[in-house]
Amino acid sequence: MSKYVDSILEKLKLQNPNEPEFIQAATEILSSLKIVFDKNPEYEKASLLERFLEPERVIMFRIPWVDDNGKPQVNKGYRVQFNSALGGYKGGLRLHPSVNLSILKFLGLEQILKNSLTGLPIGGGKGGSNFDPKGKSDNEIMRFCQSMMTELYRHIGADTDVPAGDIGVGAREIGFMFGQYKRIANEHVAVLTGRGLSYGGSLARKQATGFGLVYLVEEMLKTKLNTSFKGKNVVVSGSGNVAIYASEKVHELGGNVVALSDSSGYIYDEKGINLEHIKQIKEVDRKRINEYLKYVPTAKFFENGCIWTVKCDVALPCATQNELLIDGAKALIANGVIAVGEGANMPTTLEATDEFLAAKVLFAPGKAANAGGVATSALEMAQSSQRLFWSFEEVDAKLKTIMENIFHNIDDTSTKFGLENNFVAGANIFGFEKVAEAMLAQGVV
Ligand code: NDP
Ligand code: 2IT
Repeated sequence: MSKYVDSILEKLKLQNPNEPEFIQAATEILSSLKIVFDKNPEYEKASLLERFLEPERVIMFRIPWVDDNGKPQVNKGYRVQFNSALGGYKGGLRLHPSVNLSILKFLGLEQILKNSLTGLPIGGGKGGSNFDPKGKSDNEIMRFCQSMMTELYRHIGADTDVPAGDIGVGAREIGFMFGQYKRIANEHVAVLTGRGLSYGGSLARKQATGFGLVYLVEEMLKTKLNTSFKGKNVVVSGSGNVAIYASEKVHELGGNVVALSDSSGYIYDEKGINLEHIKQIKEVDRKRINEYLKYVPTAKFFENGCIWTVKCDVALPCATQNELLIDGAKALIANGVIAVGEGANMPTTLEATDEFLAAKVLFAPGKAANAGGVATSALEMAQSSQRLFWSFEEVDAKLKTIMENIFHNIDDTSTKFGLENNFVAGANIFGFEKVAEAMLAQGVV
């Protein structure tokens, strides 16, 4: 095993002592890459890992805004421009009270490899704020987004860095941010993706992460077990953008989503969750998940339970990092789960991931399984550049092909390196090799 990789990880821990999520993501990636560094001594000579693990640039700034009572408020703003070897920085903005530099560096690091896996020319970045959108009025959200963009606009650009949505950032927030960018920069360009359809957005971007997740897992089920979603019971955590459209595609393919959650608890509906009610509650009313019981009184709400104790064939964690712990993994395995697909970024802890791999549960890691969102963002940029937009069916077909290709690339890579069915390793290695090649070609920068 590569001593170089081990020594870099030790150094990383010493140099970033307060960044547990960043260290967690790096630990997983580096454990997959040892084999690559053993085979490519020129990578070590070029200090490639040291450079790969240090963001090219981190911007931190103040976001002052005025609440509805006239009181000034201040939040922290960040943009991590991690790696531009493959293209301009690309990655979402997250608005959640938990946001800090560690979380954004882990997300940025994952994004580099994810974006590489898409096969499209996009580098890796991530940003956000510790602003909590919950309970804020539309006007407060607008003032916050405008203030955030008033600083961010000078660091981003259609060929430099193109942010998009993530937790807490959907169509409403992208609209407010785009409006402010356009006003300051005086240019109507693809500086954000996930834009509304009336001002440069792409059809199917809203659905893309969830649909893409299900396309990839369907391909994995077909290739490895000669089966499909049809007739399967599925548990999906979260009830935001990714969870809703993953569930919609599962239903379309004949599966049955029986549980969904938010940070207040989870709902269980053995007849299959009615997604029209969920869309009303989450996308329109912005309410809590137990509202579902008002529409479907036979459903159950669990405030303090663990959603992973619900029996299912396929589990799709689509909420947030570290939401699927070892006990959840054990419960899923005991209940006969056959596949796990990560819609969220790093939802499964390192221990839980090892548990799934040891139990031979098919495990599709987030950087591969949720790449459909950013891939479709890149398709949005392509459409904007040519000032011509494709139909829903065209974008959806491209998305499906991209996800199927990602699955086969990570599957073939894991086999090539003697790690058959370890798609964590397959994704890390396949994603990294392209970035490494581009970094080597571009010299010491
Ligand atoms: P949304 O804001 O639309 O939804 C997030 C969901 O997760 C909500 O149900 C939320 O519940 C729940 N959640 C968030 N944080 C926590 C927490 N700390 N504890 C418990 N539940 C939580 O976000 P998205 O659906 O866009 O994102 C979900 C995941 O998918 C994230 O990991 C994101 O990084 C990843 N992702 C998103 C992509 C996209 O295109 N949007 C692309 C690729 C990955 P509540 O409302 O109660 O907070
Ligand atoms: O984690 C992710 O890939 C996203 N939040 C989507 C990023 C994007 O640029 O579309």
